[in-house]
Amino acid sequence: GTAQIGVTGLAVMGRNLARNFARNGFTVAVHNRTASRTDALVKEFGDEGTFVAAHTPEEFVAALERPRRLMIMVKAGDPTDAVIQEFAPLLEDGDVIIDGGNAHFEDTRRREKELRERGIHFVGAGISGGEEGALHGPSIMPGGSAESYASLGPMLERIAAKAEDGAPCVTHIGPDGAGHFVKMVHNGIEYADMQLIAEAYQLLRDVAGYSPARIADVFRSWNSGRLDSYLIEITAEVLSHVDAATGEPFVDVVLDRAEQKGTGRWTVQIALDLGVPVSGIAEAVFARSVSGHADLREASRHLAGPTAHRLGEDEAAAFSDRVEQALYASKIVAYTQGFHQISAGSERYDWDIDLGRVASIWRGGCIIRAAFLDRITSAYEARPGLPVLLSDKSFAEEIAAAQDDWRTVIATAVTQGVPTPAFAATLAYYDSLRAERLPAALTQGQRDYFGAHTYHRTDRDGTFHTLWGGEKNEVES
Ligand code: NBP
Repeated sequence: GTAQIGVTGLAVMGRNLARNFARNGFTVAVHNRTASRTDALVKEFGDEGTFVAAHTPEEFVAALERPRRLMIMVKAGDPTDAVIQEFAPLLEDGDVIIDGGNAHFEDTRRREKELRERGIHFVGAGISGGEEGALHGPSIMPGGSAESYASLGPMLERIAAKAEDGAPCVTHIGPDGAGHFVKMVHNGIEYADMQLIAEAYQLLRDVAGYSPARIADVFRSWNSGRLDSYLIEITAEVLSHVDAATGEPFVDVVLDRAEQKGTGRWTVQIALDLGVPVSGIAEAVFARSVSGHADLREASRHLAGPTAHRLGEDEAAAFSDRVEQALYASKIVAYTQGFHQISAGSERYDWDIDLGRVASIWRGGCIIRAAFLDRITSAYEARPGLPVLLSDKSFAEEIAAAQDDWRTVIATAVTQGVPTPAFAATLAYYDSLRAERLPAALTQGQRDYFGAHTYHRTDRDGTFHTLWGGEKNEVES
């Protein structure tokens, strides 16, 4: 075979990745269960590079140079297993299967182990950037063996997005499921970023009394500062869009029920398993869930709320500046939580993930790409063992400067009855970490009272229990 890479699964993502490889000078074997898609790709885009159309798994495998590199871009879940079962028997020692779908990292760990035992490298690669990213340069998060990255990495570096300094947005994340784990947390952070932006929008709408077009201008101005990011940029685009059919702001004619595909939910489920508090991300997932409960919302419309107080023009402008501070502070906390989860996953599964590198490959191609990520890289470079991102000196200083506005904005939201679950949860997390003492001591006392669950003391070592039913004497257990 002559093809340096093969792509099987030619729906939007697979087709665009295959074209991206071909446009970068690689010979690409293409295959799809339904052969008409394969022929359509070659017919439509054949002049973009060198494609080898394969109509059977055997033809596909024969088209690849050795060691073979075969990328699977089919629907995540059972279809991925079916395709692996179909191709693995045709492969030989040292060949590499890459799964670029949105697999759950536990599935990736299982598949990697099974294939490793058969002498085949399995690379679970998180790919972010949607169909545009797949074509013009995604952010790629490959897991798997270091050996497989040595053969595959240079090709991925060619097709990946390039950050502003020219660095490709791909790095070897770590063994087995590390890549898909990091992609999962990326999506969790994406949910939080989007929810925080949505809450900022709602406050500008309800408290400042701004129109969607005016709020679009506010986001545009924020986009030229420290919040500069893809999500802020597209927020301005969406808010300034006017519905052609009605002449109303687009955002006012869209049904307010947010949908999800599941990676945000996975982030929170896994965070619970790992014992990592990702409250900002969790609130973002729950906010989508609340929005989807049309029945509950319908039944609750009559419930009492506070009297709304619209701000005057000058007050509104000042408030808008405060919302920017709140958004930035909450964003730092959401990223702090996401990076804590990556660090906890890395420890649990022995992945040795470089957190600064992760931030640096998110600078281009992916949905959460932002100028801000450079700062996270610098924070981890300055102190690789940084226990919590917001304790980095420069982030801590920015939060210190933002915190009065942050608190005022959330207090205003509460008094005006505007729901801001992600703003509030991230501030509560910040205050919890800062606290000299937490009421967890009382919780421990209650647990010891009703369940003899024991407690530790601040003044000496050991495990203690108080005999609550009698003289309340303390015993060491
Ligand atoms: P889809 O997720 O819609 O999957 C469609 C592809 O899967 C088609 O090529 C289809 O073949 C193939 N397929 C299915 Br379904 N069952 C199969 C089976 N049993 N055997 C062989 N092939 C099978 O495609 P997509 O939206 O391009 O996404 C591909 C992957 O990339 C997914 O895992 C997705 O989660 C991930 N992803 C998507 C995005 C995005 O923005 N869409 C972004 C990042 C990652 P057929 O043509 O014969 O039906």
